[in-house]
Amino acid sequence: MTVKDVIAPSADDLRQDILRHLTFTMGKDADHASVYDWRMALSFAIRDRIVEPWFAATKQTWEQGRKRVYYLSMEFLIGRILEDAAINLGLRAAAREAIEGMGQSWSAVVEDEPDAALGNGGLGRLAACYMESMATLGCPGYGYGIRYEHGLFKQRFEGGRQVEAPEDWLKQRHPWEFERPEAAYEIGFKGAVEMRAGKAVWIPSETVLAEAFDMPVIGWKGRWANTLRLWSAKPTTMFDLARFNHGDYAAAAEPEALARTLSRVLYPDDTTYQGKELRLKQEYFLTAAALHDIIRRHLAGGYRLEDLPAHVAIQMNDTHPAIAGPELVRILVDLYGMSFEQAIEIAVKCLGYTNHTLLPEALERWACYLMGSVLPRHMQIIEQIDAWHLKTNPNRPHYVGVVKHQEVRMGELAFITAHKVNGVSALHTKLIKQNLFPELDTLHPGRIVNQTNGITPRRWLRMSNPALSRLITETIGEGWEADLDKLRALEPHVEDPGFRDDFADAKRRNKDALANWIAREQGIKIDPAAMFDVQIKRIHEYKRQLLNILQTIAQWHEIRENPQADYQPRVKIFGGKAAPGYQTAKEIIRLINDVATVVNADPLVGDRLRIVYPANYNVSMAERLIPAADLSEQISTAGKEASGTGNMKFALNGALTIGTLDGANVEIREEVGAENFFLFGLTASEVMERRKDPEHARHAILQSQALQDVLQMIAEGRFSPDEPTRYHGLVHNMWHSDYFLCASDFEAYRAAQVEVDRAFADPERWWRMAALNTARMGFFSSDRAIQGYMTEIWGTESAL
Ligand code: 26W
Repeated sequence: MTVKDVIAPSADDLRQDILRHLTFTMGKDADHASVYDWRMALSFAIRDRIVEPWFAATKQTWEQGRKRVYYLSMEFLIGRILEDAAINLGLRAAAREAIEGMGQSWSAVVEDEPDAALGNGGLGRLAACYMESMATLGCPGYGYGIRYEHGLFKQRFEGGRQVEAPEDWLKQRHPWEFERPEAAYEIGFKGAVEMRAGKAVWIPSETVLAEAFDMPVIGWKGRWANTLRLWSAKPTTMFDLARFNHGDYAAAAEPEALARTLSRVLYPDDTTYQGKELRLKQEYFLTAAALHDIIRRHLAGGYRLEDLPAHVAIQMNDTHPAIAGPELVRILVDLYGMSFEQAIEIAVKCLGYTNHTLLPEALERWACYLMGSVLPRHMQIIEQIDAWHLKTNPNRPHYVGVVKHQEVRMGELAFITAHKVNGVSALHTKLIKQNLFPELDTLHPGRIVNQTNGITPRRWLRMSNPALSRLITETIGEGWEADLDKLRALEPHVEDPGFRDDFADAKRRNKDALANWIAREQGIKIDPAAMFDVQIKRIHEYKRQLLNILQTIAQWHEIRENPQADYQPRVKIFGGKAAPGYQTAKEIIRLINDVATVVNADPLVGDRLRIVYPANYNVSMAERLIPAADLSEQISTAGKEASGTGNMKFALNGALTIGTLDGANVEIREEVGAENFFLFGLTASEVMERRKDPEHARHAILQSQALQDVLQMIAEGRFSPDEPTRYHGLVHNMWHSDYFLCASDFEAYRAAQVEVDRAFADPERWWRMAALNTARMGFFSSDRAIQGYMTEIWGTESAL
C-alpha cells in the first residue's frame, strides 16, 4: 500500500468495524450502548483507517530525508474531529449509512463529541486550518502545542451577564490521541547559571516532564497525514525523592505542584497581554519540549547540527513561542558546544515569525526580573542576541532593541531571530512595516513578507454546508475541495435563474435548520425568510459589537416611530465570549442581551426585528451559523483587525459582507468585486487623522440625531428598567472618549445597512451577489496560504 491508495470502505465494512469496537473496545452490546459508546466505536473505526496513511507518510518522510515544518503554537482550536476525519477519508456517506442502519441518529452521534477548544479565537483556529492544509498538500510537518486539561471556558448567561465555567474535554476518553510515554523531556525552570571551565551551565531548581500526546491530522482523500503533538506536564518524581530525602519537604512538593498547574488551563485572554509567570512557564514548556524533540529527530536521521536549516523549518505562531530563538541557541552552545555566532546564524535560518496583532496591549513584553528568574540562562542569551544584533547592525537607532526599559520585547526578539516575519493580510503587513517595526524593516529589507490567511474548505464548506456543497458539485463537478479556484466555474451559472433558485434553496435549508435549533435551544421563534445578520467572534471593543447593537437599537426605534413603513425582516445574531477580566466587553454582552429582551418582547415590532445571542459560541456553533447567514458583520475599526478569518468563511458560504476596509476584508472585496460587498467607514489612515480631534466623539454624536436618540434611550434605562443607571458609564464613554470610533462610523454604517435592505428586497440581485461571493473566494483557501509559506518561508515541497 502506498501513500496514495486509500480505498473507501463500504457501509457494511464499517458496520462490522463499529460493532467490533463497540464489543471489544467499549465492552458494550448494541442493545445497551449509549450515544457515547456509539460515538467512540465509530471514532475508533474511522481512526483505524487513518493509521495506515499516517505511518506511510512518516516513513516516506524519513526515507526521502525530507525537510519538516514545525508549527509552534500555544493554541490549536480544533473543534470536533470525527466528521472532519470521515470526510477527508471519503467515508462520511458510508459511515452515516452504517450508523443509521443500526438505528442510531448520525447527528446525535457526531454532536456527542466535545469540541477540542484549545484556543481562544482566530489565531488558534488558523493553526488548526493550517494543520489540515499541510496534510492535504503533503507538506511533512508537526504541530506542537499544549494539551491543556481545560480548554477555553464555557459561557453561560445569567440575567444577561456572562458567567464562566471550566471546560472539561478530557472528562471522557479522547479517541483521537495516542499517549507517547517514551517521548518525554525534562524541562527546567529557575535556578542559577554557573560558569564551569569557561562554559555556562544552567542548573534549574524546578523541573517538570513534558510528555507527548499525538493526534493524527489527515488530509483530503487520506493521501497524507501529519502529527499534532501536544505536551502534557507531569512531575519528575525522581527529583522529588532526592529532595525529600534531604528533608527539604516543601521544595520536594514543588515539581508536583508546578506540573499540575503547567498544562492545566488555557489562558483565556485574547488580545490583552498580562505578564504572568505561569504563562511564561507555559510558553517555555511548549517551546523547550518541541525543540528537544526536533533536535532528537534530526540527530536520529544521522544529520549534523550544522545542517539543521536544511531539514528543519520552525514557525512561531505569534510571539508566544518566541523563546525558541534563545532556547535553540542555548541548546547548540551549552549542550553541543557550538559557537554563539554559528548558533544564532542557524537559529535565524530555521525560524519564521508570524505576527497576528498590532494592538499595543497584545504585544508581549516580559519584565527582565521575571525572565531572569524563570529562565536565567535565557535572559543572558537574550542580552547576547541583542548585543549581536546591534554589533552586526551598527545603524540601529538607540531606541530600537530587544531589552529596553527593564523589559524583554518579544516582538523584536522574534523579529531578529527569524529569517522571515509575516503579516496575515496585505493591509496588516503594510502596517507592520509602517508602524510596528519600521526601523527593523529598514535594517532587514525583504524580511517582512505577507501571507494572507486562509481557511480550510473541507471543514468550512464541504463538511458544514452539505447543501451548498452538493449544488456546487452538481454544477461544476468534483475537485473544488482541493482546488478552490475551481469555484470560478460557477460564475457563468450566476446568470441562470434556475441556479440562483437552487443557491437560494440551499441557503434556505440551512436557515430552516438554524431556526429549528434556535427555537429548541433558545426558545425564540424566528422567521427563516428574514435576513440572518450575523456577528460571531470574540467580544472586543475594536471588533465593535457595540456599533452593531447601537444600530440595532436605532432600527428598533425607527420601526416603533414609523410602524407602517415597509421593512425587511431581520434576525440579528450575535455570538462570542469576553475574556473573563475584560469588564467593558462584558458590559457590551450584557447590553446586547438587555436589548434583546426588550426588542423580542415588543409586540409592535413583531417579526421585523429579532435579536438572538446563543451562549457559548465555539467552533461547532460557527459550523451551524455560518452556512445559514445572509449577512456577515466585519465592522472592526480600520487598522485593528489583522486579518479576520470568519469573514472568509461567511463569504465562501454565500453571505454578503458589511464591512470596513480592515484586515482581509480589503482583499475579499477585491476578489468578490466592490459591487458585491457593502463597504462603509473610515479607512485606517482616516482613523488616525480622526483621533487627532480630541472631541471627535462629541462632534460625531452631534451630527447624528439617530445616535443621540439611541444613547438617550440607553441612558434613560429603557433596556435596564430595573437599574436605569446600568449603562451610564458606557454612554459617558461614547460621548467623551469612543476610542474605537463607533460614533464617527455610525451614520455610514446605518447607510450601508439601508443599502443591504435594498439589495435583500431584490432577490434576483441578492442571490447573484451571494453566488458570486462563493464563486470568487478561491483565493482564501488555506491551501493557497500554506503553499505560500512553503515556497516563501519554509523552503519545503510537497511529498505527494
Ligand atoms: C498574550 C495575549 C495574546 C493572546 C493571543 C495576545 C494576542 C493573541 C492573538 C495574537 C490574538 C489573535 O487571535 N489574533 C488574530 O489572529 C487571527 C489569525 O491571524 C486574525 O485573523 C485576527 O485578525 C487576529 O485578531
